[in-house]
Amino acid sequence: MIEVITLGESMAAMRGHGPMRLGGQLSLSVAGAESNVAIGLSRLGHRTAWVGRVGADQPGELVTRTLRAEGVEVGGVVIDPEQPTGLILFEKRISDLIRVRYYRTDSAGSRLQPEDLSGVLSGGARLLHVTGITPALGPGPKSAVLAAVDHAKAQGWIVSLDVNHRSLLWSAEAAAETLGPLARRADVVIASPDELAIVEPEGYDDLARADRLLTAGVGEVVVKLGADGARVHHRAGVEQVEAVRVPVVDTVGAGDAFSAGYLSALLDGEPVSERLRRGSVLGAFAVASPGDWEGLPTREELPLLGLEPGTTLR
Ligand code: KDG
Repeated sequence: MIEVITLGESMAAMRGHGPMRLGGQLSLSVAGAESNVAIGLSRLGHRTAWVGRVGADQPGELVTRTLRAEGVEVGGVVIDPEQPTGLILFEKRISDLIRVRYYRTDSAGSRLQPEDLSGVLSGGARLLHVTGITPALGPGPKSAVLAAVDHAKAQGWIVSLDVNHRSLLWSAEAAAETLGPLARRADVVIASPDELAIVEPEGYDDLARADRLLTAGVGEVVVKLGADGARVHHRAGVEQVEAVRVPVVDTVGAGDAFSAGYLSALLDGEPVSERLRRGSVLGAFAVASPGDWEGLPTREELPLLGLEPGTTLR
């Protein structure tokens, strides 16, 4: 049985190695916050389905083929005959500064409808994972997220929301209007401090904002602190973990990796401290390798970051 269902837009991703206007080589892969989480969970052995729309084109094939190869269930993916698969460009402007450009207006992914989800949702799951990116794509994707959350709540599944505010897609005010009420319906809310202030503007610091969400019924408020680690506010208190120190190659996708690790440990019935630890281990794997998801570990590889730097395994 499928454990996790997630939905959203995945795009063809092109990554350059310097300022894009100078030309040069690009590498082609797949990006999308929700499919990144799906791949992370699948590599850790959780049966995961991703639903979205892709175009009837080669980038669409790339998305579905990649996810299928990663063991993610894509039987519910809708091929849109009219609109193209979206595109994202990652420009490595300098070593630690990446510029993102989207080519996704009117993409197939932005045409997602609630009806697209019915087959996958009716198959059952334990957890629904959504992000704040999908509702920003248009009225169809927004309704799809709301319908999926309604269904998950009615079935008693765990609902996790990664706020993932994308300022290229909508303003913080517009995001707050949709994501504030959505966050209150989630069991697990994952956010950076800035994103926490979007879903809960009342409150003078993270602690006060998290407390308000817990009072509203959220079970765990997970605050991602980047290089400073992560913190969870839950009914029994506050717990924090340091980031795992690794050489930083590419920070894009680190938040999704963290979410995958956190949710994996939650699904395994591990306590909050282990959820945080696995989240930070996956985050470290993501930043230490190029690409959004390519470097994520299998379950057997989880202990590798504990080895001495420079170790060769023979
Ligand atoms: O979290 C990484 C994502 O930002 C990336 O994969 C692209 O989903 C994406 C988005 O909408 O920015």
